[in-house]
Amino acid sequence: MAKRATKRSDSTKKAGARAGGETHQTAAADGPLLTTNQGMPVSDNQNSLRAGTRGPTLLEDFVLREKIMHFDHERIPERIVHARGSGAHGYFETYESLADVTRADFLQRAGERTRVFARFSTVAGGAGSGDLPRDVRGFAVKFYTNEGNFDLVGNNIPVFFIQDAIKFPDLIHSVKMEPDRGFPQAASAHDTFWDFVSLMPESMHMIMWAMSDRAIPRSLRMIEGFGIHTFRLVDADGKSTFVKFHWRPKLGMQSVVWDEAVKINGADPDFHRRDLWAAIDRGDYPEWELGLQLFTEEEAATFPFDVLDATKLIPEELVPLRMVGRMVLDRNPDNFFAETEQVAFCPANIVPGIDFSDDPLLQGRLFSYLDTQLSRLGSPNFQEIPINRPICPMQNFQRDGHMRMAVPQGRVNYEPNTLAPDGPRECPVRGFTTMPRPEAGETLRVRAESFADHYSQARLFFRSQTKPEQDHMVSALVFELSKVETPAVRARVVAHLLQVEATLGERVAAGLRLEPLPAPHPTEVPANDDLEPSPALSILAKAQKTLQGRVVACVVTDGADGDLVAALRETVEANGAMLTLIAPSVGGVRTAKKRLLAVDHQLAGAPSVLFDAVVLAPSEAGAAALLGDSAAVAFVHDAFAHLKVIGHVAAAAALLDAAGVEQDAGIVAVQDIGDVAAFVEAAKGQRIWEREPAVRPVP
Ligand code: HDE
Repeated sequence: MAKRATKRSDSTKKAGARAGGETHQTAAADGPLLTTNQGMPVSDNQNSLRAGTRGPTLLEDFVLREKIMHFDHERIPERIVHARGSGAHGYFETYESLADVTRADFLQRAGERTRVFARFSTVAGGAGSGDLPRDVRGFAVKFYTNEGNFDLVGNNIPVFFIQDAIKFPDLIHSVKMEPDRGFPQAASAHDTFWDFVSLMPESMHMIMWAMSDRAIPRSLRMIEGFGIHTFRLVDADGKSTFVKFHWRPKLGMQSVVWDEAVKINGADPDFHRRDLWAAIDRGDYPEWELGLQLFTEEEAATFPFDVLDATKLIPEELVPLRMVGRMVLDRNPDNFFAETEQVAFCPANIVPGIDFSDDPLLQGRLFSYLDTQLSRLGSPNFQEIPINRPICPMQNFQRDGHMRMAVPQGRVNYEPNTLAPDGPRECPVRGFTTMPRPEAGETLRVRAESFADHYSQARLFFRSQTKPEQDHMVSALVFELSKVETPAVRARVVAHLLQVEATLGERVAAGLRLEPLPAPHPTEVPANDDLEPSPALSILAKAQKTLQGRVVACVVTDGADGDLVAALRETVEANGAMLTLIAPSVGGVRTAKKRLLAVDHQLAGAPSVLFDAVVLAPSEAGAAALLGDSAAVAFVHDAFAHLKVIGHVAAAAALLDAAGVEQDAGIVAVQDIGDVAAFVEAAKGQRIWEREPAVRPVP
């Protein structure tokens, strides 16, 4: 018997060596052992247990069964909205004490740092969808304060589609894939979304934002964030001040153009996720300032809109921002699933000194997020997962349940008690108290009259945009409605647009060839015509002239001028940007001086949509070869069509011609090192907007 067993184990070893080959990596004498989940050392991670070398696998193989069972259950339900997201750790640092408006402990002392975890997301697509659909971006921040976790669960747009939480399931059903066919994925350009929207005039303001360039950001590091709802800050004396939260990116805001977004989704569906990860990885930490709009209840009563209506914003000209601190994201997650996927945000997570308002959208959210964690994370103990755990003591008499991690001590699991005199107790002084507010009135299902103006702020937004931005909104609406197959839906949306702004409705109708023009949608509250534009609502009006955090691509071939490339790198990096080299082959090129120059990408896999500005620096022979490569011609053509600054050596002239490039302020000759500065200066302007009418017609 013993003899037979020995023989079999020998033959298994031999067969394994043959089948597993180099995959058999065994532990060093004192090296870490691979184990089962029970901690038992594993002898062979390549072969399951079978009867004979070619026989059936045995049910007895508990190592195999444990491994496969765990794998089978690796996925948890994705978020019903905001499924696609990217997260990072960091800190929030106060500029000053906010004791004048709030007792929140983490806002009392200037210079105090509080740990945070932020997650950015798209809304409509599944977890595996591309990063650049036209969509709202989630901007959620968990502050791990000494008095519990405070979650600021916002978006990159300061208003929302609906006024009442009861419409949220309808809104989301309409925008997600249509239920019979399972498409389109991550796109609002389809019938059900626009059908719903056309019947919800309250969504018109948000529609303006969603059709603007805010919905196609260049980078998650370049988006603003907003808490949207009116919240309250409460000071030590119980005095309440209304507040709106704003995040402002240090790199400034920047967006891509729509054709670029479409192509980025194909070329690199992880464009935003990769960009955020890479920036943090190289120590170029993204940063935002936190600004507060603070106002009293009396002031709110004088505004021409209701501050409890989430489809309205407060123009900064009316209530300026007080900048109170900054958030720096300085560490990538160690594990995407454990942190970014399992993080559970909840607008109800507030701390003493912060309180809610009666915004009916916010009130609904206070229920939804806690509830959704039960189905997503599967247990009422999800707050014990490391990424969700408060850093301050968490102690109460809640007990047991699925996947309980904590091991409570002692016999007392109730309160009041006398048996554990040192146990946790409530505290009316240090504990959270809800701001006492008088509430009276009949119980009704109604919408307040003060919520009835659906068009004024939509008009304000449109009028506050620069010419290129207005053009993009028109094009976006024409694009989306052209994908809508039901003509009546198109016409109904245009009827609303005519209420927002006659020229907007007329231009979109022209783009759709919608004849005759529908009558403006009837409304009891027409848009206010006496509106001062708010430049703060435009991206371009407050664009920064900078290359900071951006990427310049340089196309090189064998025989390229290595000194020019080196000078370009130096100047680009001195401006806080990165230089990426692209060549016909990823193995690099030999420069004119026959030096091997390492490159980052193969040309066919690195279209210009992935970069902010480009330089064409091939040799004469290299340029001639590129003329026969459609990827090279498309690279240049797209850079031009996407309004990018293009630097080029003389040898690239024929390539520019083949790509249809016309001379303008963004086409910069970079003949020698002395020209590099002029190229970088032009690239700091990010895009050549004057070029757009020549490359993209708009109605
Ligand atoms: Fe959310 N939302 N939401 N939402 N939301 C969720 O919670 C919900 C709304 C926002 O990175 C869900 O954990 C309702 C506004 C972000 O994990 C869910 C209503 C704003 C995230 C939910 C809204 C947001 C979510 C899905 C209407 C901007 C992602 C998974 C009353 C202020 C957070 C989850 C993350 C996620 C419900 C409207 C922002 C289902 C009912 C307005 C950034 O609970």
